[in-house]
Amino acid sequence: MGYTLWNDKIVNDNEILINKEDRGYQFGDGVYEVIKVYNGEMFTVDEHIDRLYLSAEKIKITIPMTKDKLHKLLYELVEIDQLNTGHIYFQVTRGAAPRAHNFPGDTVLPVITAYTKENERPIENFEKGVKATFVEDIRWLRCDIKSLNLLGAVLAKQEAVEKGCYEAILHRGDIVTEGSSTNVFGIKNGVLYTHPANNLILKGITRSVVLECANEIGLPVKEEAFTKSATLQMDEVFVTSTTSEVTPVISIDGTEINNGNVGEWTRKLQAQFETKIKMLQVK
Ligand code: DCS
Repeated sequence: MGYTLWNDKIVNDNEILINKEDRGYQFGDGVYEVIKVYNGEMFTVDEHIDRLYLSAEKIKITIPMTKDKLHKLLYELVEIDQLNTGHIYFQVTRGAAPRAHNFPGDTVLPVITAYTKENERPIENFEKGVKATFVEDIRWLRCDIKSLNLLGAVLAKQEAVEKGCYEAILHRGDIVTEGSSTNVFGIKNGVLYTHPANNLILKGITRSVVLECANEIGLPVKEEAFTKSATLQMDEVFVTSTTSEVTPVISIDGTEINNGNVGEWTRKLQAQFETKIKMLQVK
């Protein structure tokens, strides 16, 4: 909203110059994060920063800035943009160099870009739930890395939107992995199921918060993969992400979950999640 964190400085949007040979632009060679901001406060910021550095490390990018410095700059960005409720998008690419697939030399510095966007929480989705559709998971085998390469996710989400759905629930063969930009959960007979955090899914920060919420409200958790048909027979299904929080899924490819209603456990998890957002304000 007017300003961008560009490398180690906050500049006016019109001062940024993106190099045509930036490897993010040409190869999707970089990593990113999205952080939610509630009433001017960043939610789970340390977890997001830690995951960014971890994703970068996994693709051998050394971010030329300490975590503390990045935290401070993101905080300043939220202040200068006067962001109330919305999110910060930030990415780090391997830098700009003459186009060649292999890494450039050490003198090429990674490029950091971050900016904010004001947007309302999708409250109606939380209350009424959304529709989803199954889409084959054709992504690569390192979904644990929050990489800028999002073609598999882009194609899946587009297919969902064209079918009038909010999210694509991805599956490899019969096994449900995650959503195109969310983690997927199911509740059956009072147990919460979600895919284990391995190379086939992104270990969502919201996923971790929701698992913590489940513990707090006495809902047992099993980090176990489940099938497409098991998903359709779940008592409750929901997806989570930084921007989607806890979004109930009330139908998948036309099959209603819980008769098309938001389930009781989902409501309890949403309420518990809300208490964590409120805690930000009383810090
Ligand atoms: N799985 C995938 C494939 C994602 O892209 C995301 C987040 C998640 C799970 C959920 O992770 P968080 O709980 O940490 O957000 N996608 C981000 C995105 O691209 N926009 O918003 C969030």
